[in-house]
Amino acid sequence: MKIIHLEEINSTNDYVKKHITELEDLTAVYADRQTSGRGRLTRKWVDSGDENLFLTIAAKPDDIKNFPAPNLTQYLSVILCMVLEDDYNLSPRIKWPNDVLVNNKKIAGILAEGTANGGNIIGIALGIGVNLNTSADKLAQIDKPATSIYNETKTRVNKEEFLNKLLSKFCLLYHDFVRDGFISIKDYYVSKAMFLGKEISINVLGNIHTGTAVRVTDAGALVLKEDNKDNTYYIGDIL
Ligand code: BT5
Repeated sequence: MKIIHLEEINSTNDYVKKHITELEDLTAVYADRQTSGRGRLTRKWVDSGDENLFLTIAAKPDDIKNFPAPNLTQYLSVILCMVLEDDYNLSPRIKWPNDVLVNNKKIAGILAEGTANGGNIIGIALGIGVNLNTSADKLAQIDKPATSIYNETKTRVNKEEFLNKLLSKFCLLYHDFVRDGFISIKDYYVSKAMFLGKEISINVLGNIHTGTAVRVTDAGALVLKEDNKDNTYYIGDIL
């Protein structure tokens, strides 16, 4: 995997989108400082210091029509959980579709954005911010419960070492994911899901739906039992 290291950028996702035509498939771009990090919709991603990871992977699959793009963020959430569990001895959980939590606090955020040229998708910017070394006082400034690896383990994390572990694991399982889609990660994803069997509310494009989360489908969608009827959701946020 080719790696580009930037000192400062507005957003690594924006950098990848801007340079998508010249970037090779699976180029990883990370920055020490991100001045306008974005979340979904109009939300922001807080930069709480250069010892944290702001990374975007450029995905330019040959066969974009058959590429499991809708599940790419779930794939990355699984890869991150594997690294947190295997290499940092944490117990991460996934909140559908792709939030990764440790002790019920958000440790990372993932954002995928397609870039099109004349209506044809030419690549995907797959971004992730991971709180590696954020201190407790900086975490407290984030508007929702948040944590970092350091906050959980009291051990400093070497950013480049973490990046290498994440990218190696990403590459290791990527071929199977591209071939088989969500099904290739489903068992692991379900084993980490913290919402199944619970009464939850989800926000789907501004509409709130409440019910019991009964299962995740082979396509990574969430099935909610609402008034005894199973409804399947492909997008949304658990509140
Ligand atoms: C996300 O959005 O969680 C996706 C964040 C993606 C960030 C990466 S960093 C590299 C790349 N370049 C970018 O510009 N973006 C990507 P969302 O689900 O909308 O959650 C955003 C919410 O998470 C915010 O409204 C806060 O409540 C919370 N938040 C913001 N910064 C945080 C942080 N550092 N740690 C934990 N929670 C945070």
